[in-house]
Amino acid sequence: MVPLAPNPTKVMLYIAERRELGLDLNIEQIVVNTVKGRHREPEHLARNPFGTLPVLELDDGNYLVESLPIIEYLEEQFPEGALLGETPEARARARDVERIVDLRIAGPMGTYAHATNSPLGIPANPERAAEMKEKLQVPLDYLENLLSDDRPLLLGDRVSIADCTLQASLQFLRHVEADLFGERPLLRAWDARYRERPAAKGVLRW
Ligand SMILES: N[C@@H](CCC(=O)N[C@@H](CS)C(=O)NCC(=O)O)C(=O)O
Repeated sequence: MVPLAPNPTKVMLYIAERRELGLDLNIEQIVVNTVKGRHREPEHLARNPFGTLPVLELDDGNYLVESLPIIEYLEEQFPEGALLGETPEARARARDVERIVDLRIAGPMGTYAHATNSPLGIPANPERAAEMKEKLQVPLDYLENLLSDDRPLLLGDRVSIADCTLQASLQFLRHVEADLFGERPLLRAWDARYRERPAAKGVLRW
């Protein structure tokens, strides 16, 4: 795990949300500081040859190295009170929105952050940043539209993995002092509301 990086943060938010719902997953968290390059050291590469975070060590000593399968594994291992929902439709919908957020929003937001004010020291690239901003408009409109029926969270009343994924990316943007929401009051209200949640308060630092 690492406190700022979006993919570890989304798993940490998920774990915190499950705790708020009464399930303490009791997972020991080990910080691997990507800003200091610790993820490229042999100790971490032994866990994950791709050098990315997060990583979950299973009881059999194997590792999961992708954030969404880590969350889905925890959902299946501890199904009572799982976030994904009760019916195949609810679960599919939650996965659908999460994928839209991760692939169409979190990806471009991360690239934008690194192209403007990278915490990893990547040189600024205004052209790339403008390209990412443009790419974000349709998916951000999609979320704004989703929230137009007054639902408090992205999938309705119940917190979802999509909420965790979006908020993890927004923390990264806040850290680099960027704001890409534009004129989208419902998304801004969702952001303020989500950050008031006890899980968010316990995990988010920016
Ligand atoms: N698809 C992977 C992506 C993981 C990823 O790229 N993590 C970032 C932190 S948010 C990372 O480790 N970056 C360091 C690097 O790629 O060198 C997941 O969802 O877990």
